[in-house]
Amino acid sequence: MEPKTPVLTTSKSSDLFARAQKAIPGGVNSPVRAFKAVGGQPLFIASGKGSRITDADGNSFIDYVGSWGPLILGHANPQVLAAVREALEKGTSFGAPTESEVVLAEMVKALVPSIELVRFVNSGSEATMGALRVARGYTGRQKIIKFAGCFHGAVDSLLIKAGSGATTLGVPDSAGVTPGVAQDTLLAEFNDLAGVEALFAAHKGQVAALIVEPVPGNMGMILPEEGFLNGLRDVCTREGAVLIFDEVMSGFRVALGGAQALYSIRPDLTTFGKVIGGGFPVGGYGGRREIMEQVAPLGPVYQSGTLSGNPVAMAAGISMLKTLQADGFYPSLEKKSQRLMEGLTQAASDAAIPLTTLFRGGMMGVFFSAVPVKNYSQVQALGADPYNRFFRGMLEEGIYLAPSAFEAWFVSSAHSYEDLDQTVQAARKVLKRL
Ligand code: HOZ
Repeated sequence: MEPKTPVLTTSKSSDLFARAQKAIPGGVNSPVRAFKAVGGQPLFIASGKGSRITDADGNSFIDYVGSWGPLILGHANPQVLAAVREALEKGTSFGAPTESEVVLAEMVKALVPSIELVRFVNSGSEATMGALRVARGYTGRQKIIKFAGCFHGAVDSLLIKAGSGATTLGVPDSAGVTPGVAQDTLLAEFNDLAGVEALFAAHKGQVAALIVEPVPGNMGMILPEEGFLNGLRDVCTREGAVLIFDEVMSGFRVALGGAQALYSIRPDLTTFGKVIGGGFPVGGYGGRREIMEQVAPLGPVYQSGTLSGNPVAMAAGISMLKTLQADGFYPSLEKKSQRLMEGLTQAASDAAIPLTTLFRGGMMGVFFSAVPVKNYSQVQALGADPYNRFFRGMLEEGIYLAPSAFEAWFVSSAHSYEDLDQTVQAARKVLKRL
């Protein structure tokens, strides 16, 4: 007989969730965390170390969320913590420039060749908002093209067929976005270059920017087909539109220089998220000098923030980016992704469950599909089950996966091969019961 699955004790998390719901909408500060899609209640995390997190009830999990990507060195990395402690002692915020901003900006420029100037902000959402504004200011045009299922933060004009939590909770077109704003957002399907060409043709001379996650991670993880990103580069150049790579997820995850390094494409602008702040609240947008010179105080496009370039967050980012440059870091990270995805594929095949997996660097995608998935329509057709049942089973086995079928998974350098093999063993059990 199959051994009985242990049931997690979650009384402290339940109590915290009850309290949270009285003070915070839905009890969470970001919707996908609510576990609404996967069922059950969110676990409240008390601590994290290396590859593991521990919840308020003392349950320990191998974590594949990694704060949604930035914790590429694992939780509470000693070097990052030391840098943060040193910065904290010197004061936490000045609303004035500090040397650390310059150092991090120089590092980003050196690692991502398309970046000639970069502006730091506090989140990926702020970064995409800033990038779109400067693209519109630079071109004097209004319309933008985005892809169904790509998620670029909780920005009005981008919450249209948005992936991530918006798809998870069934609100890809958020209430509160005015028709006036929505009409300037044109939608294309990922990997459909002909569709993009048709939009440009139908809106000749009106498209300010095309924004894309070059390796989407917010409808699960999807890979660009051969020639797709190059095609986007060409059409944007031809039509005079700004090509924006949203590398909030893929930046420093799929490769040191991001997806643009992996696929050798030079976007005009790039947005970054918390990975450049070592997991702290940092975002950034940057790119061609001529475009970024439109940003105030150099140019007429306004954008500002007291906590932008915060010295504590900058210190964390500098420390992390230094570590990522160690020889062999990315090959070793990708080997771990490969071990996990190959193990999972084999386990699914042994259980006669259709599963497609993929990975680049430390970012992974898992679909309960017999064929590779290439766009949002396919993702939607697959739906959220059996992922949700798989998620719940894995949680009971001590594995913390993204609480949504529409997210990528992340491995860190702190994950050991024992962690990965334990995860595959857990998956074998769960897949058999699905
Ligand atoms: N939308 C984020 C993942 N793609 C999740 C944000 C969060 O809940 O922390």
